[in-house]
Amino acid sequence: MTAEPLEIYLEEADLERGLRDDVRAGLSAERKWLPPKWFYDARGSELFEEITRLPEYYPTRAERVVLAAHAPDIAALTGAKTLIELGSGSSEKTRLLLDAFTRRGGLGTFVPLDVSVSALRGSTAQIAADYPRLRVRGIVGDFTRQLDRLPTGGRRLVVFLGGTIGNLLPAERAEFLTAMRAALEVGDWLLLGTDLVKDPSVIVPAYDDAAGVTAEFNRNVLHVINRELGADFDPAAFEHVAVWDPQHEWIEMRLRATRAMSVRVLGLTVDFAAGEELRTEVSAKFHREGVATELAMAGFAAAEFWTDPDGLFGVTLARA
Ligand code: AVJ
Repeated sequence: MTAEPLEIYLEEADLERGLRDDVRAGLSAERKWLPPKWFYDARGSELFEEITRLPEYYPTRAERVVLAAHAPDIAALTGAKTLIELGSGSSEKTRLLLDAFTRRGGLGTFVPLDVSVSALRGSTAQIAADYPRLRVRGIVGDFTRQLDRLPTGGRRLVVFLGGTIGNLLPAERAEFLTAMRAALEVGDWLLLGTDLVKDPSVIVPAYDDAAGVTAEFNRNVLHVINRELGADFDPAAFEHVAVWDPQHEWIEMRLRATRAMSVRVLGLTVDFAAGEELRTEVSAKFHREGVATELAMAGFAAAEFWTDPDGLFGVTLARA
């Protein structure tokens, strides 16, 4: 089957309004910040794919090992008719699940949801071509906002991979998981990928690679704001910073101004002192029990937990 036309729940105009609101709020705050979702224009999505292939960036490889080992279990335990993927990106690892479901039979529909139209166009076309019996319905949307629009009917498995849930702050995670549970029914399932807490000497290089790809990815958000909002950031004047926060157990990415400067955006003048930092991403790391507890607080019951042999990355299968 060819992929169905993308269902667009997040129009160009909504996206732009969201970006404007975030830029206005984040850049006028006492401690400047921007949410990580604005990294992912076509260039940012490409840079992220490049990150997943870096020697230092272990999460993608570790999660792939888990999925390769347990995809048949996931297909058998859930018996899902519909597979919904939140923040699907290229859906590259999801193919391991689609292969297992194809062997087992019974899966009818694949629904990838992502903010990136370019990533979705590529993934839906390729998956539709490679899985000819699957109905492929791509949804352009924000996984924190479009949960009430998920397709209904038939047993569903929602997958949220890559550790992307770590981009949410604890209170946002609780709200997200609760909304997710409300969107599901008893009998549906959630498969959640979480990067695990480990020695910072392993985590930090994954977010500060020798080739500088993550630095480029980080600065890409400034290119996005320049292009979409006509701002005049000089991305080259910001250096990439990755710091492990042992108290919150998350890594933060920041952009540090290498000199004092003023940036014009949305009619605002945003002043940066030399050395001032702008927080662009939080990527939380988890413990097995913490994941189970957060899921339980939201009304899910963790049924299985798997890791790769090195214990780097965890995948939890939970019942709604
Ligand atoms: C896509 C959110 C899972 O947090 O590891 C990679 C994004 N940022 N390198 C992550 C990211 C810097 C990634 N997630």
